[in-house]
Amino acid sequence: MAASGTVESGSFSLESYSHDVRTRVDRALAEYTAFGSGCPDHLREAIRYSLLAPGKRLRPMLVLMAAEACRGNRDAAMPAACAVEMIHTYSLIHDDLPAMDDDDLRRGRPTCHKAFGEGTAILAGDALLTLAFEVLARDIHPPAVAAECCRVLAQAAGATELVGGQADDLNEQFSSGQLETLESIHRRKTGAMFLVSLRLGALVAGAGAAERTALDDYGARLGLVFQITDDLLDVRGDAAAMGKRAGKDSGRGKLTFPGILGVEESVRRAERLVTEARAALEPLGPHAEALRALAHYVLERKH
Ligand code: GRG
Repeated sequence: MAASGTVESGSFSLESYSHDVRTRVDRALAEYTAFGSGCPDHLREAIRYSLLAPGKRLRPMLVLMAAEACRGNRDAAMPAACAVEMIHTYSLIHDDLPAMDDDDLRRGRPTCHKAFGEGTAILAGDALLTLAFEVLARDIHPPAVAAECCRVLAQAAGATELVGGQADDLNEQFSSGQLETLESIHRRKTGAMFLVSLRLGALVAGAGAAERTALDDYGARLGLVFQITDDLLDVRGDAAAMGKRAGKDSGRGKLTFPGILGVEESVRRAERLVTEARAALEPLGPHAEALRALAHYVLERKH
């Protein structure tokens, strides 16, 4: 990644690109959550504890990479990158609560409710969810694009997508459902946030129909690859590397890809999806180099 922000095919390093992006995203997230004196200290601390914890920042990266792939300006897309990370973090905080997945470790540290109490954790999630839309409405330009960003993100985070997928997951967790059920849950619970990240980047960049279709085709596959590798890591990963409890999904009889397909077939399926995802980026040419590299990383990731 050259300093100017242009992707140079052949010499591209995802490691330095992602380090650079993470630094910028973390700085922007810290600024967005400084808050005025109206925000109680305890709440501010809980929000920043979870949001600024060492996450992979995959979704912000997708926003920025999509904007670049559509020849847009990375800085103009930064508020959208922060907004998706806020929604993602809210969903993790709420997912970790005793009434949901009941976890005590996240991003390598005690979960928000363990550190701050359940009430504050719920409110920290609520505050992040609403802050995401404030940031989009105020900092994405022009206003018509900001409004469209709010609409697509609200839809992806709402009752038919993220929240709906989570609701089905809660109900399905002890039954032995089929592959279609599993894919449907993950398309909404995990995939929707991947897809909307790419769509936000495309929107800010003013992408055309062919570029948007290419990103959608890529994103749908990447979301599934991410989930399959998440399930595989759950089966064979170690908690220290992952920063969360390993073996919890398989151990609780939850639907997982290796549980239904077996480990080897899950790996083959993930590899096939990555090949398809990378092929879907063809129309975007060398500007999509970062997205191509990210697909490979998602397949090979260790946490
Ligand atoms: C509570 C509305 C609501 C939704 C929760 C995101 C989610 C839905 C549940 C999280 C449970 C889970 C482990 C899902 C598997 C995929 C996933 C979203 C993993 C966490 O994402 P990473 O690995 O996390 O990108 P980091 O910490 O790196 O950002």
